[in-house]
Amino acid sequence: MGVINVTPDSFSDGGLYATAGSAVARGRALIDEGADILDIGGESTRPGAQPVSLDEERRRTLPVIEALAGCGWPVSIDTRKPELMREALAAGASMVNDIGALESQHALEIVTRTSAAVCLMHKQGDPQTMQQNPHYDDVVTEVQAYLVQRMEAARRAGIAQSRIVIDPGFGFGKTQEHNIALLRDLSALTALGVPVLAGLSRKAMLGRIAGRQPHERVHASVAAALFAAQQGARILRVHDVTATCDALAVWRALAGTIDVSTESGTGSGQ
Ligand code: HH2
Repeated sequence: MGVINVTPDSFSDGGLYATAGSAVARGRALIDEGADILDIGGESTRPGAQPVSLDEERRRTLPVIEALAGCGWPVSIDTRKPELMREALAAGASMVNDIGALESQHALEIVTRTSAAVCLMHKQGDPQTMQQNPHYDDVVTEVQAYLVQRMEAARRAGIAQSRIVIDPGFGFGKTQEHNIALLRDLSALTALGVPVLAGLSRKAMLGRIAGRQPHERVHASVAAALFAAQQGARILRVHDVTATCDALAVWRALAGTIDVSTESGTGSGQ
């Protein structure tokens, strides 16, 4: 899943794709790089981020969704706002990526009325304050229990399990220890029988390990993405699609999950 942040203030690429034209071009480039899904967001949810109005989020995202919806690849709307979910799905999006796990009023019914896929993500608190004092007695058990409860709510509302993806929400109300525990124990989520999405790309938890600024965390992000894939993550939400795809291709070939004799590539050099 390639990330397109149509925002001025996203933590790693804010302002780079803030116009519709640049965001659409970015989307096309990410497809060329190998993305299977495009995730379009108009509100930064980094720690401390200021909320964005519905009008502004709509203005940022809808033209981009309309332009990319016909590209042949699934387009996802990354939003917490039910009204924007509805409008984005009407404009051609086929997935809702909600860091609020469809808890907002009417969000469940809006998604239920469509055939869209949905990503239910765990977070503790809200972006403005979530990193102030995150606390869990047992982070893995609590995140797992929350996602089970949200999956059940979605199913009760009429969303088939085959439409559901879950996500532990790395960096959303979690300390470094919480994030690492969740990544090491990702099998607690993959065991729930729906695809797990991992959003680790360029995040502070990697900066704390590798000691780099967000845009310099490509290598750290690729390492984390591979680890997540090895733990069973099925969707990797990333900014650096080429780097991630190359690493995944090599890992799959080495792990024997693809037939290397049929692979194409230049293979030049020793
Ligand atoms: N992380 C971000 C945004 N949306 N959605 C899911 N499902 N999982 C995530 O981990 C996730 C997400 C934050 O990353 P980014 O969009 O690059 O930054 P910002 O929120 O500053 O725009």
